[in-house]
Amino acid sequence: MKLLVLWLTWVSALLAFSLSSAATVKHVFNVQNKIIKRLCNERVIVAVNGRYPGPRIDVREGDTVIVHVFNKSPYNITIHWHGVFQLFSAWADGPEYITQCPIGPGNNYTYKFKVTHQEGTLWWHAHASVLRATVHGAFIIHPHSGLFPFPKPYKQVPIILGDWYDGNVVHIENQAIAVGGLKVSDVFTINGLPGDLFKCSQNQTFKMKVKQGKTYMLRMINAALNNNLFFKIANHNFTVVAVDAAYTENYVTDIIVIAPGQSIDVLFKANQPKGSYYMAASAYVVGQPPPLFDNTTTRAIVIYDGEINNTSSSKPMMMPSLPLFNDTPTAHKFFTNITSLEGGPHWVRVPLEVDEHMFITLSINLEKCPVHATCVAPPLGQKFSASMNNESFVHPVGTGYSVLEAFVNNVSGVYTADFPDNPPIVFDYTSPKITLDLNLVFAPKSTKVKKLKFNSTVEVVFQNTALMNAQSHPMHLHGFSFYVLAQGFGNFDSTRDKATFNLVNPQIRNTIAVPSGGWAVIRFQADNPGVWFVHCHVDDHMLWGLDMAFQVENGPTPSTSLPPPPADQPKYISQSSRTKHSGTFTNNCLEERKEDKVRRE
Ligand SMILES: *[C@@H]1O[C@H](CO)[C@@H](O)[C@H](O)[C@H]1NC(C)=O
Ligand SMILES: *[C@@H]1O[C@H](CO)[C@@H](O)[C@H](O)[C@H]1NC(C)=O
Ligand SMILES: *[C@@H]1O[C@H](CO)[C@@H](O)[C@H](O)[C@H]1NC(C)=O
Ligand SMILES: *[C@@H]1O[C@H](CO)[C@@H](O)[C@H](O)[C@H]1NC(C)=O
Ligand SMILES: *[C@@H]1O[C@H](CO)[C@@H](O)[C@H](O)[C@H]1NC(C)=O
Ligand SMILES: *[C@@H]1O[C@H](CO)[C@@H](O)[C@H](O)[C@H]1NC(C)=O
Ligand SMILES: *[C@@H]1O[C@H](CO)[C@@H](O)[C@H](O)[C@H]1NC(C)=O
Ligand SMILES: *[C@@H]1O[C@H](CO)[C@@H](O)[C@H](O)[C@H]1NC(C)=O
Ligand SMILES: *[C@@H]1O[C@H](CO)[C@@H](O)[C@H](O)[C@H]1NC(C)=O
Ligand SMILES: *[C@@H]1O[C@H](CO)[C@@H](O)[C@H](O)[C@H]1NC(C)=O
Ligand SMILES: *[C@@H]1O[C@H](CO)[C@@H](O)[C@H](O)[C@H]1NC(C)=O
Ligand SMILES: [Cu+2]
Repeated sequence: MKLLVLWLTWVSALLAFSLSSAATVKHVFNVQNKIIKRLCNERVIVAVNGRYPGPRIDVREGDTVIVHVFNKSPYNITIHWHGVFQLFSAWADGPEYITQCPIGPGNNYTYKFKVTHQEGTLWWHAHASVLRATVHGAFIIHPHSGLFPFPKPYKQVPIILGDWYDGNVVHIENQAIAVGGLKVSDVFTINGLPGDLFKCSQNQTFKMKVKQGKTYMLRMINAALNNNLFFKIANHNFTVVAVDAAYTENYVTDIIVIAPGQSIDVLFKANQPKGSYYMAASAYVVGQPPPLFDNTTTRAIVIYDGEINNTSSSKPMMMPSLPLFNDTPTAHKFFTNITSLEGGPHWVRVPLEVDEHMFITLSINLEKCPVHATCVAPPLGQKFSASMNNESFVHPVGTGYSVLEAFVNNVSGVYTADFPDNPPIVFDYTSPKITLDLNLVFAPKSTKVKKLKFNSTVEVVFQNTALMNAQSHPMHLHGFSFYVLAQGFGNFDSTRDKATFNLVNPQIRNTIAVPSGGWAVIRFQADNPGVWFVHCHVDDHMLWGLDMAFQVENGPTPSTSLPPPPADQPKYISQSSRTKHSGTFTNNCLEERKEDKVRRE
């Protein structure tokens, strides 16, 4: 009898566990202007729930996430769940005019999606204008079982690296756009704080308390708009255990290199004599010549237990020595040495058969300065532009539709599905001789996507070019993670470089920093119908047009098809003046739609 009772208790405990095991995690995001003080100045930022960085979201793999976003800011906004696969939920992905029209001021929208087949550190950020500068936060997917493929760390601490613009970032961006130039940040931040090297910032320094002998996991995110960053902690090593929410083989290093959009989970052991140690980050910049950049160093403090207010402690705080801003060998070693954890949680072997081969050039370009305007992009007083395969992407603003709505509803005139598989002109892509070749540097503007059959395997060679400036572009793919098969410098040579493909345990990422003056090869399985944005995660480059999208068709069954847009979204009845087939749409892409909706409700 006793045994039975025990057994029943055990079973009900198990039941309780399994019932609670797929939870629904709900959040309310109030997006609103807020005044905060940085570098002695009060500045207006847009923030979620009054917080910068924004609130952290914690889920377990398998959970459903519901986020009610209320836009109380003066700007259009959307939220993107960076790196979340959005399996069969493309409507919740978020990039403005790609999967939805923006949420206008005063409007609201509910993002609902399930988080499956992945765990680790990701993040969320605004995907409209430059608002992600301050509208971002950590999105942490805990293992469903509670178990990591390594001993559980004593504590897990998000470290969000960012860049700060001393002004209203939207105004700064609008000014930059007006003259065709770029914006440069004033300082970097660690968890929103610049650190003690700047005026009025002595008490704006992130502090992390540690206990000697314990192991900590830093869940690191580079949320900076425009900068690759080096990161170190004085006298401590790191063990990298995951990148972009995919586990890696343990990789021991004393330096982290992180491109905009990337995330990294690292362990570090507080194994040094008691004291205080700085953690610090500074820019990794490439380009010949290097573009204007923010050369400041942000820092925070790791404080061992008992050292706070220890007046008898005479030890000076240790400062790590960061590499020179252009230390490409250090960056390349870090970026290429990491491998995925073969056979680890959610790990899937690289598909060997490829259905679609693409070769895509990534370029900075020029665009003609509008008449009567004064532009600053060197050398001709034009505007900066950027392209993929010489197509400079334009968001379909003003058409009334996002690309996904147009795709699902068969609306013409929003985009075309003829993004080229290869560059239109073959040239010596990385030769400094072509940098200012006026025959090559102007790219046409267009809104083009590449159509993919459901579950096809796609391989893309990203080839940087030296046009304008040989830069490193952190290329981000929405909706999928991809295998990074190889990376190198110069022009990709298929016969030579195929031999270096890692088909065994390549890194699995959602953002790849394509080497400056070089290339990277990625492969992914297009098993998720929808429209998936592909873009450089350097914000300036994205806004200049270094973007395209994959349009993935439905699979053969309902369970392999994209469900219709969620029923609770605002609806719109079509106007006869537009070419389209069906009339239900999911947001307000045009002012007239908004008025329309108000009139009907
Ligand atoms: C959210 O927006 C809908 C219309 O899209 C509106 O009916 C509703 O009142 C709004 N909710 C709040 C709390 O503002
Ligand atoms: C931080 O420093 C500023 C002056 O730089 C001071 O006004 C403020 O009170 C300080 N805040 C805290 C919490 O110490
Ligand atoms: C860091 O790692 C290097 C190389 O593995 C090693 O030589 C060094 O002693 C380590 N330092 C610490 C503080 O663990
Ligand atoms: C950073 O750049 C500025 C000019 O933009 C220069 O005056 C300053 O010396 C530089 N600082 C460092 C540490 O290189
Ligand atoms: C350190 O000193 C400050 C100011 O005296 C005090 O507010 C704080 O609580 C102290 N911290 C610890 C950990 O004792
Ligand atoms: C304070 O620092 C001194 C000198 O480094 C050290 O001997 C002492 O143990 C520290 N006190 C505490 C409470 O950790
Ligand atoms: C690590 O990087 C170094 C320097 O780039 C390179 O020589 C070495 O082959 C790399 N090792 C692995 C395992 O990728
Ligand atoms: C989509 O529209 C095109 C013309 O724009 C038409 O030829 C085609 O049949 C339509 N397809 C569907 C599925 O409605
Ligand atoms: C891009 O297209 C424009 C317009 O067709 C052309 O003038 C230019 O040479 C092309 N550049 C490249 C790099 O393909
Ligand atoms: C996609 O294709 C792979 C083989 O390449 C197969 O293992 C997998 O089951 C397919 N997925 C779907 C959803 O059809
Ligand atoms: C905001 O969104 C509306 C509807 O999509 C659009 O008409 C308007 O141009 C957008 N405003 C800005 C400043 O982007
Ligand atoms: Cu870029």
